[in-house]
Amino acid sequence: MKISPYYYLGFILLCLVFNSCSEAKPPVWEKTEIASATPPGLIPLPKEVTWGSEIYTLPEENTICYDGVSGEIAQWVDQLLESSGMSSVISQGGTCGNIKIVSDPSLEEELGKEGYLLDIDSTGISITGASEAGLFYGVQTLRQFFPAEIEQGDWDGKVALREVHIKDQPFYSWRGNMIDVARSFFGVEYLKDHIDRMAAYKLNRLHLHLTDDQGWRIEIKSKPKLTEIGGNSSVKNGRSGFLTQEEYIELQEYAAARNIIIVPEIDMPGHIYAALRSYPELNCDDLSNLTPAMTTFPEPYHEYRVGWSKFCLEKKEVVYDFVATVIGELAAITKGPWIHIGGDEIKDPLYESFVVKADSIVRSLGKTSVGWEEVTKAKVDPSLISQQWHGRVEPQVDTKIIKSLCSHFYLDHANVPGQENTNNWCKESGVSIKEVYNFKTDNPDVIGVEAAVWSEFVLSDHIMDDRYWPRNLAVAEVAWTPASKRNFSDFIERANSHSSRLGNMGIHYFLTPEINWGDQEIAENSKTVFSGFMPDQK
Ligand code: TNX
Repeated sequence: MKISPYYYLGFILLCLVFNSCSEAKPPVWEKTEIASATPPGLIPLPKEVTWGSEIYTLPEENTICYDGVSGEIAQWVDQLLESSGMSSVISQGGTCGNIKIVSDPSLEEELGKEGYLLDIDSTGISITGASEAGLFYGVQTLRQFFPAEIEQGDWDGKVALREVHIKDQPFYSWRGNMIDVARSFFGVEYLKDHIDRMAAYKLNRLHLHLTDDQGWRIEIKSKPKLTEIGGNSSVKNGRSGFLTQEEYIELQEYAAARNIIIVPEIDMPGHIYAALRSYPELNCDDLSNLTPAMTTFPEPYHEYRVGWSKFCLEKKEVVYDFVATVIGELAAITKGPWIHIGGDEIKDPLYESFVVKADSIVRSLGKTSVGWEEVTKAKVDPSLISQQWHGRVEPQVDTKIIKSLCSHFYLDHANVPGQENTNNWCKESGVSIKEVYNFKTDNPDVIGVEAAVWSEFVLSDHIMDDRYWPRNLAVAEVAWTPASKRNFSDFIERANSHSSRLGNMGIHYFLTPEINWGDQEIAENSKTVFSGFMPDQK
């Protein structure tokens, strides 16, 4: 509907005369406009939010201006507007339009690299950040002001935004998810969808558990049998396959554009049967490293038992040569600074010396190791990051810590007691969204949290969605918002308003009883406003 400009002029004059603008709304709102101008429930909760009472309605044609390093960010905003049925012109510097993207490096001192300011008022929108990461998160917050239908490009109404001032910054630098692609394979397409969803909620580390007894999922060109043989198997009824190096590189670029770093894991010296089948010389000659033998060597392994396979650690030269080759190739194609060396669930008199060696190989390649907490039984370098999953190991060395405690973050456990096809060894009743949300720690060495989904029973994309969502909303808030500012019932209120967004993003979430899902339908395709989007490099 078109309204004459004189109408608005009159309205503004009336406001001025009666000084009553703060409560005023234009008298002829379209239903959809009003709906979208209520303050959105933001997840994760920003550090400081000050709501105003004005409404800013985006015009059909917009001008986005940017300065400094923010050219790519202007393109994300452009994409957001385009998916909402609006157009925009991007201009560098010069006269500014209704949308301003400002990079201000001096803000880093106050808000860090990932912090940002988002302002919406009657003149338009401005996002300020010290770096691209912060500006990117400003865009993700802005996205939550838009109707959920834009995710599918199904919006032809206006977009009206509530006046706000937001100053935001994450509590933890490590805001992670782990996907076990080894037991059952998840390929580039699903991983990209997952990356899109993580980015929407400001999660920034995707740890890929690439190898285990049931399968090997990353191409190593100088050890081709790892994928020829090891890539061909999976857990019972799971998917096999592997990422080529090209796919792995592409995935990292896709993730990096969304401020997400991929953390690749080669699980060693245990959980290694897929490699042992591919290169039998890594076994002891009597196969005593496979105890108790869970399958007839070299048949593949499809079952669920853990802790029965390991390298023949006495064969130092063969094993270390293999490790150096694999980690060397992996490090060369890994963009991020971390390589995860696994290290869980295995006993061997040579375990500690193996871990020290594996860590030193990683460091010699200019990377930093992450390991499951057992690795801190060894005197590893203090630069290693320990990923705690039960918190019972007494470390030999003080290191930084990622909390992945199974009682709060193992999302392969049930959403509600008795959910089918879930693990329950850590908590019989499962891990509810409330248990995820209520995690807190005072340990100053903790750099963040990471939720994990092991895929023994996660055999399809829809099941992976069901395990991650909506609990990943709680993970995101635990990772971003300090415990002192978190409140479960307030979170659930906000999560209610995200149900339609999750549905529009095509996420096959679990119908958590705590959340009011309404009659929300799940979109058939998993595309979102930013699916597949890559800004041109500026
Ligand atoms: C333990 S926790 C494992 C995985 C299993 C998972 C099942 C950890 C470091 N290892 O190998 O898949 O339990 O919940």
